[in-house]
Amino acid sequence: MFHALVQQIQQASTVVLSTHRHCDGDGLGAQLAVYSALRKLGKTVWVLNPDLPPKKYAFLKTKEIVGVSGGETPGADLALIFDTNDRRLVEPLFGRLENSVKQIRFIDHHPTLANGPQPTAGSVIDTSAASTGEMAYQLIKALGVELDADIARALYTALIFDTQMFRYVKGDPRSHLMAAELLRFEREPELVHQALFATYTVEKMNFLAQSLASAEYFADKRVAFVRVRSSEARAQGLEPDESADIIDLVMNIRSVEIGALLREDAPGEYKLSLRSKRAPVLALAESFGGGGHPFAAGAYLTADADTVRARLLDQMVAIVMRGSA
Ligand SMILES: [Mn+2]
Repeated sequence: MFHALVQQIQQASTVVLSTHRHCDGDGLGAQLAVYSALRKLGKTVWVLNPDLPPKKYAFLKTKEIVGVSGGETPGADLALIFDTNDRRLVEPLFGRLENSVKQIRFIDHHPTLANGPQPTAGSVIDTSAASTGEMAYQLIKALGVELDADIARALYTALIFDTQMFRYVKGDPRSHLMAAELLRFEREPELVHQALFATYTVEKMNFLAQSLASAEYFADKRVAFVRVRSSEARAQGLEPDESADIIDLVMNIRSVEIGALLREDAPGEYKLSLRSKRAPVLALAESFGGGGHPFAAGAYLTADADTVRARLLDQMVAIVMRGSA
């Protein structure tokens, strides 16, 4: 799978590594693992992201390693972009890389979009991977680089984050097998678990509680809808990505099959997050101009919230009704 890419990496002397905006533990872990691996091969490597990583990832030395795209991007032989194949989620950095880097490749486990930008030629997309970290692990093996404590911690973070502690492994043992090998080098896995999941403040817990109390349920509580405002989350000290926990909490309700979180970032500007247990919601996310995984997808949209809510509820109720018909 990585044969052509390994050759390109071997020939490159300078490499830029990036991931999607509002990065998560998977994209960040994958890029930091490959950063360490490429440095071991003697490459000059820049980690350059569209925005700053959330503070909770400081245990991965993000402050020392991750740069944020300003005006100029370094010239390089190759850019690898992890955990997305949608260039829109890497802008405006992506456009700058097109001007300064000879080749750009995506390494990702999301399906390519039915109606949207396609990945660059030569990109590696594997939708059977439970995390992009799993693909980074395979790439590092294919490059012949030995694992070490830094690589293992970054890969373990990616794996644990995207599988949510092995809840979502796509019915495949690969995540567990990979973890078993990583744990020969990662001697404090519980530190990683806590850094990823035990990060709440009292203020954040209270914000989540308020938001959950305002959730609406439809179609025999099979459909859930929650609306939050970024400004209110920020006032409680949350970073933008942290309100996404609400949708995962709602999906812990047994009766809920489809959930939507509509986060207002600015008047008329929204981030939509969709989750589903049975019927795919990727097409629904794409109909709002977004993308993602079959059962966890989202979109950034500019719209009137009440219109979006009505359209969403119609579609979500239709999806669960179709499933039970
Ligand atoms: Mn991922």
